[in-house]
Amino acid sequence: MSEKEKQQFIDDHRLAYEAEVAVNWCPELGTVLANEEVIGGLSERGSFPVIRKPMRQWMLRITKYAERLIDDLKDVDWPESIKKLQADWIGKSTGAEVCFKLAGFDEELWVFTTRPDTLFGATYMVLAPEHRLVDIITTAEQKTAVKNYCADAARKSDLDRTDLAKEKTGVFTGAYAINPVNNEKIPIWISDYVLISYGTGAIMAVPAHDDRDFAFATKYDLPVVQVVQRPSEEEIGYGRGTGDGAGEGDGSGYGYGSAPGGGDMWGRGRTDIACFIGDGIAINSGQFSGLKTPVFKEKIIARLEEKSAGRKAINYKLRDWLFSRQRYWGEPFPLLHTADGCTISISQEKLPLVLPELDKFKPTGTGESPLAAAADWLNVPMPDGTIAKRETNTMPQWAGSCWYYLRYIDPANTQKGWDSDKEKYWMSPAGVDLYVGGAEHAVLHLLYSRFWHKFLFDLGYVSTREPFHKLINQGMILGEDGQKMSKSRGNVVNPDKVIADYGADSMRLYEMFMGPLESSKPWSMQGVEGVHRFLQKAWRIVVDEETGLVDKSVQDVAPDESAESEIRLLHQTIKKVGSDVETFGFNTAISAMMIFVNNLGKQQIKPKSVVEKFILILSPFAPHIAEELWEKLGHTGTIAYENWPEYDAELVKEKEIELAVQVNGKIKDKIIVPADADEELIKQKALASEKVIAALAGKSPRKVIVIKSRLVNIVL
Ligand code: ANZ
Repeated sequence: MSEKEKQQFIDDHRLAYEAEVAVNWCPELGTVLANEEVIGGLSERGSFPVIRKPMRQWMLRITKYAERLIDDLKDVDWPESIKKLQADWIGKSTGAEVCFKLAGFDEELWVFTTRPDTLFGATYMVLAPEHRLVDIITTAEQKTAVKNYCADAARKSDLDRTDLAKEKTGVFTGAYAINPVNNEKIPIWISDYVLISYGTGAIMAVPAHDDRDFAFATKYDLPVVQVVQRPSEEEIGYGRGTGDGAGEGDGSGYGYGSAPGGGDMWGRGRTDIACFIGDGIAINSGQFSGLKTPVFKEKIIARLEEKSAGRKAINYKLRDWLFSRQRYWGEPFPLLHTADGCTISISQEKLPLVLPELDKFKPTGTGESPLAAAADWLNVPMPDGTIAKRETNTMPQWAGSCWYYLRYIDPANTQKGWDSDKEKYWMSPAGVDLYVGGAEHAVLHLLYSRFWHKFLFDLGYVSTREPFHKLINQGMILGEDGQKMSKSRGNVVNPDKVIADYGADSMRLYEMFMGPLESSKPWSMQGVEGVHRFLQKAWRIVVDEETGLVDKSVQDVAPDESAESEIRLLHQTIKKVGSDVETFGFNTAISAMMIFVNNLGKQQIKPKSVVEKFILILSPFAPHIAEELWEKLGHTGTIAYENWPEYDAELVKEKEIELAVQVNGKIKDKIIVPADADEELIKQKALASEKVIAALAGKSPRKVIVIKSRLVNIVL
């Protein structure tokens, strides 16, 4: 893409724009927040209340990428749960826009619906309070009620408005719409459960098949007409409804006053009835009666299209991304607001724009950024003698994390963000090979960075469609009390203290040993002691504590016959640790090394070659101690550059056997042990099995019975 084409692409897309929008304002943080940063009405950071307030802000048009952000999820190797969270957040809805004529007005009322097959059951319409037609259609008698209602709604957040559990409220406008399928006149209401920001900001209400509409119709005594019947087994087979369980009327009537009976979702009395929201067989729908939901949808959309009364439509829950904050800390926007009201970007040579030094950098709380007070920085003299003002909002913290991985590829480049050859080298074939991060980023960082990356891909700055190929979510490390660590709970573990007491290797090894990487698990100081003892044992195998020299038992001899089981265990351990590292099974790799060390410790003579191979596999787990031991053993270079040892596949395979491990007589796992393993080793291996540990649930076994070459039974 040429520079000109790039500029054209940027101009066409207009991905950044300023808008006066109802924002999430957090008084405590003194800044606005993106939708993704508001969880249950509270700020994601700090859990402070967030209110709605209109403000001029910078927005990024992430919605332009909604389709690709959903579609390309199929190409990444991410946990399914994260993909689902993200797909749900983007929230693709396929349905139709349907046009209703208004009685007595030359106006059209368009609605978005995912269920055009329920058109015959639409018994009233609802406009969002902010809908442009509200002022036009409201009758004189209804004016005051409508005005008051709209003023109230303006004060509520979208979350409050759409909360299913909240009591629905609304007012009648006095006006009517004409249902295009049966020319019925139906009343138009206003309610805040309809959002102006979604679809067309108006709905056709089908109380028999939508929970919110049902609650509303119940409250205001509006008609309920069942038009979809839950299919019985046979009906699924034959595709035609029998019509029983239908509401009163023939599809054009209103079934006023009584809930349709029949299906098992029905008939619990008007106040607490749940309506049938699933797919089924059409009833009371004129010539369409008897059709299955998906078929009906297609047919009715085609019919509406013929009559120019509707069309297929797709909507996304995803909203544009509010991209400005009123904080000092954040990348400043490289923009100037000129005296004549234009917004221009500062020239290339003036980049990067840096923040001015300020004494007062705390949020002002007024909605204005602290940068607005930095007069020297703020006012920029222009060549024509006028003064332009810098944009004073800053970018949110997500801006940096949207592209840092690209900068890491070429961090010292002063000419551009990154060199494209380096980008190709590091990012091929499908993006960052492995990304380890918390699940809390599902609809924040992991969504935002995908959006930026796709834009950069479109402009040819990156060579892959996706930024992160494989994603693993590490579990959370909890406090010793099993609760999330927090200062207020006083259960925070300070790693500096652990490192001071036990060393960095113990800290590191313990974190890997705690359990599967993906699961959350509580901290245990006893566990730290345990791995610390293991490292001490490993140390003492090599080093004579008294002299500080290599222990006499470590000898430069070829492993002889008598040490065969030892050699086998070494090869098994190399194999196990190697394959566990590949699958992120660090905890089981460490268990294998513990078994190995226990065994080696008992040997009178420890061949140096065996000891060295062990130190090599230990080194990525406990690098400091491994370097020391490597040096003690006479090496001058760092162990970090040594190759991973190879294992002898034959030796590993031939001499291994599989044993079933039972807990209280029930098989819990199978373990592989050397064919001639002694009872002690078998017991150790059995007790080190993750599944067995889980089955024991912290209890210590009463007895461990080993039946040679068959099974191990652990008795509680
Ligand atoms: C009629 C209908 C009948 C609906 C039925 C549902 C069930 P999703 O899946 O979330 O996209 N809707 C449309 N625009 C709305 C708005 N601005 N505010 C609140 N609700 C809105 O939901 C789409 C459905 O949500 C639409 O389909 C519409 O109700 C409602 F048996 O139309 B439906």
